Amino acid sequence: MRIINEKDIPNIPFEECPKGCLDPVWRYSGNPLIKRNPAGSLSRVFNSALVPYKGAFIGVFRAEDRTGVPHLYVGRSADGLSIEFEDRPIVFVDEEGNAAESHYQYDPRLVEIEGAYYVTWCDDFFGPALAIAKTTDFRKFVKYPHPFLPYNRNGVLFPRKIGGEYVMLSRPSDSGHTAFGDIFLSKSPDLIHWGENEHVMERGWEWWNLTKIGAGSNPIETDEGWLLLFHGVTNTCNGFVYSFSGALLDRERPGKVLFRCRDYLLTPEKDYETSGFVPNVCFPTSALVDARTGRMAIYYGSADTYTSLCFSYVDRLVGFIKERSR
Ligand code: BMA
Repeated sequence: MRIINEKDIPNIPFEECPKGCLDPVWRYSGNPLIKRNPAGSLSRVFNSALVPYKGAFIGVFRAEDRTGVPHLYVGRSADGLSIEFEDRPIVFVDEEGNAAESHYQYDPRLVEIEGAYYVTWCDDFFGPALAIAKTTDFRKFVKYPHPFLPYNRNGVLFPRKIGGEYVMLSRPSDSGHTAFGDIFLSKSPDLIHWGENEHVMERGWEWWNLTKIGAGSNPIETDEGWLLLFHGVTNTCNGFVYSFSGALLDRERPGKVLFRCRDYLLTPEKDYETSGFVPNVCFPTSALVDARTGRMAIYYGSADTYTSLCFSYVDRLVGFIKERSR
């Protein structure tokens, strides 16, 4: 199996699989990576995204201060483990440099396409809706017009144009704690005009993703297809439970699902996943891959309180998804 278009990240955060463990992914021994009240006025940092940057790492982090309102902060890290956050949230601007403010921003994803970095997140646009911004230096973030009408969440861009167009996964929703949801795909020549919509994946018959699903981390290209992590939600008498799994999408027609794992890869089991502001949440938003070794570091929000980390190898994960495919 070949990994395509990813970089060598010799300093990727990584731990080998514990002896005897047969699981497709394994948790970082230092979890949760970002604990409560990690810096200044920030109380909870979770559902966030990192990329390799100038030999180190940089990311866009969902952080809440004591108002409880989420905003996006830039964070820097030499090792992908210990993160320094900026004091103030990102101020997004429009093409003319005017502040393009919204009341809240959450659940960022981050990809590099042709040398620029693109953040997608859930923005307040008369309710939750997707937003996109471009940066080249992580200082100036230029916001595009909202790609879709509200309500929508979980916008994940593919890290290259496919068939000459930008491609984004999304999850149309409602204005609250949506009790439904499938993954759709849209295309754009310029990140402004979106269309050619396709339905990609519906919520599952497997009980862990019976209620809704949403695209998770940046897709990883392999010669077997795009490796996509997605979260899946079940409803219980005590509320939603968020687990995650993986699928392989066709490389040139990413609306086509080649394999979809019927088992979850990770489900809330540890205290920092089962207990917190929102109990029982494992929510993947970012995956780093070292092209040379296939090592993977997956960042996931746990219990809407912490940022956690788990690991795998791309070929091990792809093998598991294929073996346990529906
Ligand atoms: C979703 C989003 C996520 C959150 C999850 C669990 O709807 O709001 O940010 O992690 O619910 O509360």
